[in-house]
Amino acid sequence: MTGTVVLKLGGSVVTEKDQPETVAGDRLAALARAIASSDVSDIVVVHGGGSFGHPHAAEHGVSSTDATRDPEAVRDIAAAMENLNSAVVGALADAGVAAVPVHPFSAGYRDADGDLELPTGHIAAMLEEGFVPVLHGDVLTTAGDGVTIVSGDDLVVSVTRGLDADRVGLCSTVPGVLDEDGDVIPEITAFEDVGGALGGSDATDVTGGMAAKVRALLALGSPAFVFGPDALGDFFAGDDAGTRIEG
Ligand code: IP8
Repeated sequence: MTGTVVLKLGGSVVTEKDQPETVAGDRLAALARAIASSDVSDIVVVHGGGSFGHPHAAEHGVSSTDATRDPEAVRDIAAAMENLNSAVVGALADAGVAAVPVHPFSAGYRDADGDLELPTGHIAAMLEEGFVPVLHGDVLTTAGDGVTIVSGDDLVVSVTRGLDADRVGLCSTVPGVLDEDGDVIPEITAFEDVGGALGGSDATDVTGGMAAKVRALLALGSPAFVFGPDALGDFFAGDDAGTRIEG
């Protein structure tokens, strides 16, 4: 498939979310193999914080809305995310993917209106040169406030718009967005249709869980899919996977 795909690997997929700083090695290796065998020409990977970023952010009282000016807190959260990013890039490299790390703290900021400013020219250039950029939820300088957290989902929105990507995938531990009965909702076109069914996240999550993801994806111009790790192949093949979200 030609075109540009932005794929988020959820923090609870790439880490054991209830074990501090533990990579989900087997799951990550299987995902890396699926990415390596896809025939999509341009792939940007974004991963979440899982049991690396979130516990450190919570410990320092930092979230997407609660800021810090403590440089030690910033270094601590950034280092945890760099460690996880190295593990994700390493697993992709082992599978033969031309993965390279991109640290959003070094590339962007939130402006005084709270808007995420993330240039994507360098990401487009990496794709052009045959690389697979791997970004991650991170700390982010926030004008007038210090530093807050930027979620992988917000990065997905920014990168998708900046690159005018064709398709967005959120690979999560659940097989899609679930309704009150635990069944996958096949399609979401407006938040009001499903708002009541979306609970919070079960482990420490400083950036908002499934409801925030759906809101962010509805605001995109491109079709987005939320699916479980088993459906990654379908997603890359251009088939419907899990829940299709398009506002
Ligand atoms: O798991 C959050 O990213 P997310 C990253 O995509 C940190 O919400 C640093 C907690």
